[in-house]
Amino acid sequence: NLVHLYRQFGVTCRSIMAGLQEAKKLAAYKAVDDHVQDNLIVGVGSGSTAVLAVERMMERVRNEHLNIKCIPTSFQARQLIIQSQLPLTNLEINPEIDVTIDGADEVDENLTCIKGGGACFLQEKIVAYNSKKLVIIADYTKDSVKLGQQWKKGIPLEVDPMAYYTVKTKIEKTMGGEAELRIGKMKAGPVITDGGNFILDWKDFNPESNWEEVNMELLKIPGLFETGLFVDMAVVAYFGMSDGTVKVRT
Ligand code: ABF
Repeated sequence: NLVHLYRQFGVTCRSIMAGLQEAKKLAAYKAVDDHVQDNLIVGVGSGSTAVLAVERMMERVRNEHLNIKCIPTSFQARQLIIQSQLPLTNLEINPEIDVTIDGADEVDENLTCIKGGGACFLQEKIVAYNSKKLVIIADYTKDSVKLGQQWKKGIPLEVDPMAYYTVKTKIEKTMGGEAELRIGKMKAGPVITDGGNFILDWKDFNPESNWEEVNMELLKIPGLFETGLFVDMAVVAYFGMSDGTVKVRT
């Protein structure tokens, strides 16, 4: 009957979510164990998978007395570093980051990532760019061949609020697809980034695009500050799989 079906559906959803959480944890823990050593400057990502990486770093600092300093990729990541009592630093004091561990919304066969579902990609890209290596951590739902296969919310673009409409129309006219202004979950208006900007999510892009060229094309548009396309930045990606293993792609 309907009640039983509804209950069964709920159980299935919860077990899938529990599986995803466990998959994220496997990827995060293995990435931290493989790449975070003593006396390193570590970029700390944003999002739920990065939270698990911080959890593992905390454990290892406590058990192994690791001496690391952390640089945040968002206000949220900064709060997490402070709450985790991990040493906090910044790019003025430590402009060379040894390793950044961060999540992603989707990773293609060439390790090109869509990032920014969480609206933090401007700082994430600054920190990733200034890192000797970017380690991506994610569950198996982010592991793709072509961008857009699994992530359907588009490529995030950080834009100046006064220019969001001109940037939107320029992209739709010259590059196709639809660039949608990101509205908050409470429908109270546009999402505002840590930098005080708006976000356009560019959907229905051509999955066969040359992402290096697309990224350069987008960044030419005045008022568009940064894209959620991370091209040739990640050196390795760790995917937690549903069978309890971790798939590592380089
Ligand atoms: C950050 O966290 C963002 O670049 C990305 O959109 C998001 C992924 O979140 P989660 O790890 O919760 O899937 O990396």
